[in-house]
Amino acid sequence: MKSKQPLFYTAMLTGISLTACHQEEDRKPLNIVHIMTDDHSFQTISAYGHPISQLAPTPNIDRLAAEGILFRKAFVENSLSTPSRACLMTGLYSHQNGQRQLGKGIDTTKTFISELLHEQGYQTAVIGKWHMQCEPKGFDFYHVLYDQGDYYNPEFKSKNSNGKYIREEGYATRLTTDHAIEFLETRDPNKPFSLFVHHKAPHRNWMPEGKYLDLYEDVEFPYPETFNDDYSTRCAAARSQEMTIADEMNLTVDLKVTELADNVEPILGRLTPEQRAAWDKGYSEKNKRFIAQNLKGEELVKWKYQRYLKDYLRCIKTIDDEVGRLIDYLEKEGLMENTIIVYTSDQGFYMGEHGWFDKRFMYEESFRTPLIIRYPAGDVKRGIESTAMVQNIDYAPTYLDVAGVQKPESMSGTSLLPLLDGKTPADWREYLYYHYYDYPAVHQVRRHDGVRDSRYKLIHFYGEGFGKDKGIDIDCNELYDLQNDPNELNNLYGLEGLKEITERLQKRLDKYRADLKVDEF
Ligand code: SGN
Ligand code: CA
Repeated sequence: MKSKQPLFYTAMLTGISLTACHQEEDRKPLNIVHIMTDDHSFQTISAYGHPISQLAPTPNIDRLAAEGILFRKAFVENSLSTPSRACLMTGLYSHQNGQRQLGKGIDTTKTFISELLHEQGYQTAVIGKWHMQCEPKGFDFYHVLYDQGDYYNPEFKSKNSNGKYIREEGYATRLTTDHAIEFLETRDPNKPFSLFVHHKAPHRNWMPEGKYLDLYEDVEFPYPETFNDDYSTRCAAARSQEMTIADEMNLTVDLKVTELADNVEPILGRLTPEQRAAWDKGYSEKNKRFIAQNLKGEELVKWKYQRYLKDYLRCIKTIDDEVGRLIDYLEKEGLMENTIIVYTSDQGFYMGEHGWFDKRFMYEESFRTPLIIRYPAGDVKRGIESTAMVQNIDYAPTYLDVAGVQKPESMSGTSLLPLLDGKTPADWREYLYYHYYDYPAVHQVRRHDGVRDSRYKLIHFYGEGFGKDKGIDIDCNELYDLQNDPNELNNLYGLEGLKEITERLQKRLDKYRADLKVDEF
């Protein structure tokens, strides 16, 4: 592995340059803390300014933005958990790292960023959701959840548990922070560290912590402009998906009207009697009122949306608290000025836009992901924003750059360090490539790939139909002008006057497919 100069924190502190420092003083490369939640939408982080988040602020996450840089155009390559985690670990696109779908694929011969950092003398740790079908590789310390993980009293596996998952009493978001701090407490303070803190929350089925069950109860959250999207200009994929709040979000498991469930055991069976008492206190009266109203049609969908948002945002509240707790710890230990802190999610999420929850599509809400980086900057201006297009394949090269390691030729992503002063270098990428493969699968989102530039997006849906889509094979394009139609309601593909733009994007898409050796589209 070729070495460069690591990013020493004194170099950052001078505020002169964000590049390597060559002085031979008693310095270590910056520590790395990568906090990644599961399905956290940028719409629900108040630093992003979306109307929903203004009613449910996230002061601790916002602090990272106020002291760092917020990326307005951060994206994933394949909007799904496991593929996204594989992009993070390898700096490679899904077809290159093998993890195209949720439940299978990771090519374990690929080098993980944790292995490279470990080689550089970093102590490496991953806590919380791992969710890949391989052991955590390259980590000195791990404490990971079983599969998707449970909100209440989840099972964790660690290096010391001999491959066994052991139940721990408590709430997943709090326990994950506890174990992150446990790693920090027991590390060798003479070495740099990289800590990946991967929360389970706010993944479906959005089970809040007992103390927040009443939070936002009296708030009426605004409906997105596209709540009643009729998908009229789109390909069949937007109509045949199974992720609408109206039809696929259920009242029992998803929305906790357990009074309507035949068996509450699968929903609440994990809770201790104390947790269960708090739960019942939180939901019983509300549920009774809801049942008595006997809502139907549009009124019922609206009620579902409100309950969904409240539970989701209650989960976010605990996350925000725990981000605060971790920052407080780093501050108390004097680590804030030699640690780069990244806050992101494994992808975005629909908060009712297009009538949906979940993710998967290349439309903005799920293609985008929140990304905030707090870095020790000395006099360099903080609280800034970047509109450069960045992607989750960029994390691994960024962390190598922090450690002073030249990224391997084979890595597809690009280091984000040159963006941290808020300026976009002239040769920064102008296009992004996206590819979603997980079909047939839950939510039935058809396979698609596409390109986006700073203004336009071209999507190609393809492939044989399965299940209720049997016989509906598709090969269909969508084109959006994000400047004039940020909600992506008007598919312009094939309309007059757009030949030049369409051809330019198509050429770029073909080039990606050829250069990256994409084998299906
Ligand atoms: C589960 C969820 C789905 C979700 C996938 C992937 N259903 O299957 O709604 O799309 O995980 O999520 S659930 O009823 O089991 O919650 S991901 O974040 O891991 O990609
Ligand atoms: Ca996810």
